[in-house]
Amino acid sequence: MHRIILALIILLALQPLQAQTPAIPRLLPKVLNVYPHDAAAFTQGLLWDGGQLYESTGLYGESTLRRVEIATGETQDLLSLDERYFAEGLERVGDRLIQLTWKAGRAFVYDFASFELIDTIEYEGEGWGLCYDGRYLFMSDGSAYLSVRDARTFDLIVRAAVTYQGQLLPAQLLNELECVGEWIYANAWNTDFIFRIDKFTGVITALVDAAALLTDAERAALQPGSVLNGIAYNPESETFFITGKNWPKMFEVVFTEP
Ligand SMILES: [Ca+2]
Repeated sequence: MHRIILALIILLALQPLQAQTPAIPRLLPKVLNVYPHDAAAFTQGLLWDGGQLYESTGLYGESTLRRVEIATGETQDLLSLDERYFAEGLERVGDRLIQLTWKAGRAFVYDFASFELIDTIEYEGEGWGLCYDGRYLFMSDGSAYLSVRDARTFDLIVRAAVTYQGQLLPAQLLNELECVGEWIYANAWNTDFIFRIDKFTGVITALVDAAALLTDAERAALQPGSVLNGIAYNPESETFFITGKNWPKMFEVVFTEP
């Protein structure tokens, strides 16, 4: 009798916990358009603005900032970084572009129109992805945490954990970011997944499985390390642009339930 009551108490206690951890929906990208992408671009940051894509590409000696025509994939404006820097995430704040670097602890601030360097920012730790929700900057750094930063001063406000079904993520997953309303979309490094994260709680609320974007033949032709990375949102069409490091294609998609 005791044991039955005990089991009932445990069941009742677990019920609210189970209710709090529903199955995480798996979404698929529905491809609307396919555009060319520079297969020499080791994509580390991507954003859409005013009908054009802005791209930050990495690697030492090859890092760039680019303005790219979507339809042709052609680079219209290009700035090469000093070979000491490995460029990472990219975001626009007002009339400025902010470009992170991987391990140099330094971000570059450019005039949005001219790409003229107007400031540098020092920060602690690594720089991976960056997005701006109109109020705050969100930054990934190779950990399971996102840093929330003041968009004007870049000062760290809070560093918050990202969780998947109550568990902290492994390190080195959260990569390129995109702020869309209440969500932050994050490429999961070295995987074909994109996390949809609740920006207020750090909880992953959906998993986008982008494995089918490239054919097996296209995938086989890529160099090692050429993984999904690069996600940009166009609020006018409510579509996403998605690519990868050295991918030959840029996909315009919406995320749908299978
Ligand atoms: Ca982005």
